[in-house]
Amino acid sequence: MLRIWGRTNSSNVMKVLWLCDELGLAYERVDAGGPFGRTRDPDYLAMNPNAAVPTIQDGSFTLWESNSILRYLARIHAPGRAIYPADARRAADCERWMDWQLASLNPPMTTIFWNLVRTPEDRRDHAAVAAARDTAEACWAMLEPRLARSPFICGEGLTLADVALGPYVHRWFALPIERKEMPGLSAWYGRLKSRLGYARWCAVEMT
Ligand SMILES: N[C@@H](CCC(=O)N[C@@H](CS)C(=O)NCC(=O)O)C(=O)O
Repeated sequence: MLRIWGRTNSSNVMKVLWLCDELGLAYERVDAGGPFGRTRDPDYLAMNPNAAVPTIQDGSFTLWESNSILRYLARIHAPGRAIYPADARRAADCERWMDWQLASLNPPMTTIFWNLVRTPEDRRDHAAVAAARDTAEACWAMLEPRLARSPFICGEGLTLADVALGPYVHRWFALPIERKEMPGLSAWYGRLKSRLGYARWCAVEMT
């Protein structure tokens, strides 16, 4: 059976768990990372030298990097389905937002989240939060025109682009920060929340 290593309050683990629900996949999950430790144990490092979560084991195959895991699971369990389109240009459109999530959106969102959720109040870096908020807002604004004209990032249906970005839009709306009105983004967030897997794994209390 598919095994997923990772604590459920990790955004990168959330994506994988949500996708499993979307695809109806059975799996076994093992807590690792953060307070659960394990990631620096030699057997874990042999699977994932980054000492990070998530990691999956599918039979004899081991994989880390959350967005690569999403692509792998969709290829194996939903070949040709709209969630990860077969058409090269549609696939590239979807993958570009996944890459952008890791490269552009993740750094400012991490700064805001870690300061406001995982750092004691007297040790928060408010200047860093303010700068990161501006950067993150500019990122979300790039998605707004798309979401104003279509229900999901790549068009009419949910794709891996939505799955990769989903955990972060919840944080964007749940964190105690100022936010510019973005009706397309809010409507998309509402649509994601109506999906059981998203509500179960991603739209949860931030810890
Ligand atoms: N680019 C990696 C990042 C993995 C990562 O940094 N995961 C965080 C949790 S979101 C982690 O493992 N932190 C250390 C820990 O939980 O012990 C991915 O997308 O999988």
